Amino acid sequence: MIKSWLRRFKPAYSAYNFFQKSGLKGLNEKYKSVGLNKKYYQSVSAKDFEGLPEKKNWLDERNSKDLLPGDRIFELFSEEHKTELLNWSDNGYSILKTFFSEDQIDRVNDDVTALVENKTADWRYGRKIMFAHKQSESIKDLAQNGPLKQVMQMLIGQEIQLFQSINFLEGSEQKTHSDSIHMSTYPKGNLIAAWVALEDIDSEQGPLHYYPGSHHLPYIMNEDYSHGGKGMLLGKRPYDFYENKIEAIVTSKNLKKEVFRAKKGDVFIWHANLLHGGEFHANKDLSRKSMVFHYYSTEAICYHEITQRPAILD
Ligand SMILES: O=C(O)CCC(=O)C(=O)O
Repeated sequence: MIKSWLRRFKPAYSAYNFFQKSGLKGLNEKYKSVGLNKKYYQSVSAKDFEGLPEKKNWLDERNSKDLLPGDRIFELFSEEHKTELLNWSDNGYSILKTFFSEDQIDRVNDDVTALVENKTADWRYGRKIMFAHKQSESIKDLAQNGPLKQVMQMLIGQEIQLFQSINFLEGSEQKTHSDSIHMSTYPKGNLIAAWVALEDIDSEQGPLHYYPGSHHLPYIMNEDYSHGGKGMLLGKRPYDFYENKIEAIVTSKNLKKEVFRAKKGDVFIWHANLLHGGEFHANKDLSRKSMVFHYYSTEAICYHEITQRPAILD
């Protein structure tokens, strides 16, 4: 009881954050540069940035079809991948088939199996193995050292830094959401994510779903739904209310859902505001091995709208 109340009490987070100075380094300066009188440990939400200019990333400002041709990184891709990347601004995602080789993915799967077997996997929220890139060279390598990060940097038009990796052995079954409610930025749109198929994933295995073009919709932040928080206290179950809000938007706008039936090594990259989630994992005899990388741009102010906390970065 006290524990769940404390989890909602914003000053408790501030006290914790006070001792996280290195993970929040540079935040005071970032606040100052946009004219906010705020300290690195304090609670923060989209409301704090109301009225400040929202600078858009290059492929939000203008279309990838016009801007990408001629780009050094873009020109390295196959014609099939180029077509996907050209549609980034319109769709809010790109599907890069067989982006990673069989060998690269096998190394990741071996590492994840070892983490699970030797009980060092950082399981959280039921189904998620968090931050495996800190324990596995092969995962770190895919996320940070190769072409994936380069293509993500090209799409967002800025330097990025890995915030987290998540590994799944089964479907997330996560309801439709935009990552910007969890990993929020000022200016908006400074998060980018990649989903990697670690095996073939078909409709019975809880595949990823998404709504093409939904990144063009307004970002839904705490003030846009009844989150139930007041003053020093966060709401009791704000995320349930958020999910209901998104469901209502999907219905009222008659958005068309697509399901990603992936092959091992395929990569799905998505925009900070693309609506997506995980389908029901109907056949539990089959696994759904996948991996997600979330990156923040290094220049942006990064925080978590739902819990109104600054993001602690490595
Ligand atoms: O893998 C999935 O089913 C969903 C993952 C997701 O929504 C996310 O990581 O943001």
